Amino acid sequence: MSVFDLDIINAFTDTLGNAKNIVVIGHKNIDGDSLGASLAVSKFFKRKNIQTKVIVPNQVPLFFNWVDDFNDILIYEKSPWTAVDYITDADVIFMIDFSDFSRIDDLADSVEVSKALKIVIDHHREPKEIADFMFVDTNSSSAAELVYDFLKIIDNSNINKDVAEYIYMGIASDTGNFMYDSVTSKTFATVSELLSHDINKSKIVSGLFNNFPISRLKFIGYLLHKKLTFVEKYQTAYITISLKEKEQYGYKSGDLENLVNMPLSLAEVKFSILFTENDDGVHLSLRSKGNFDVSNIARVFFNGGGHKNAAGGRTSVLISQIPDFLDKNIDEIFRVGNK
Ligand SMILES: [Mn+2]
Repeated sequence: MSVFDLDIINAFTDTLGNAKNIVVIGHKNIDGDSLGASLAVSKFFKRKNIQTKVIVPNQVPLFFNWVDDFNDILIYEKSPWTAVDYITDADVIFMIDFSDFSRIDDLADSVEVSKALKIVIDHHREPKEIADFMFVDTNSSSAAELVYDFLKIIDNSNINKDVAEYIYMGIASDTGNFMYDSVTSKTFATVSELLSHDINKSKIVSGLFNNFPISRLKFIGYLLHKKLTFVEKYQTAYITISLKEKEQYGYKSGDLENLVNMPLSLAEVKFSILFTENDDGVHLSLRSKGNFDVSNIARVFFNGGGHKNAAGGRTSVLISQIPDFLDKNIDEIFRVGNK
């Protein structure tokens, strides 16, 4: 069943149709799904002669510089007052691929006080009530797939090649190019419709997956060679990354986006953890194969959450102490994941 109830959508189609300014917000450390889906929403309403602006909390990784509207995205961190002006003037605010104000940092302050109609379209677990209308389907492959369903209901005939390409970008990005378990028959039905718009999918796929600098490949090479630990008994692999190592290898935001998935390519590994030291502490990325629930682990041990096979969190354990910490706790952690 779709999360998009027609009666509910009818309750705000007038507001949407009469809107003069629409703001679309993506999450912090934006990924291909939040970016593609946000730009799709923006393009769609621009085609209806409504002013739109995509705003994100912090810098969009440079490896997205192939994206058409890359330079039109407003970065709150760089231009906070401009962003606040846009939000103040907005009739409608879309929030795409998140449902927790903590995902947009200080940007949340102006969104919270705004009188605009607020709409969330997301697929993350345990959504918080941060909008007038919350369209959340935790089984969806991506926010982009949901955005497509939504735009189709609003006006199918307004979905053109540009909009379709942004949707495709979001789905391809969040599914590891259609590899993950989250892909359903509906995902492929959606993609089939997108392809009918004659989209340039090779441009999108090379942009997403073959567009990195050599420093990133060498850093990943170092991490896989020197920092990957495999705990055979628990079918677990983990990598720790210190601030110093990031500096040494010229790390840029987003460089390690896919690293946590790489240990899952091992037959023996079903649980992979990436520990990254940042200025504000140690962040974790958790991934799994099959029926092993990393979102439970994130919630119970690491102050986080997410999906069954992909989650995130943080810890106060020092990066140098992580191996010791895992030695002591992996048994319990593994048990929670297997529940
Ligand atoms: Mn997503």
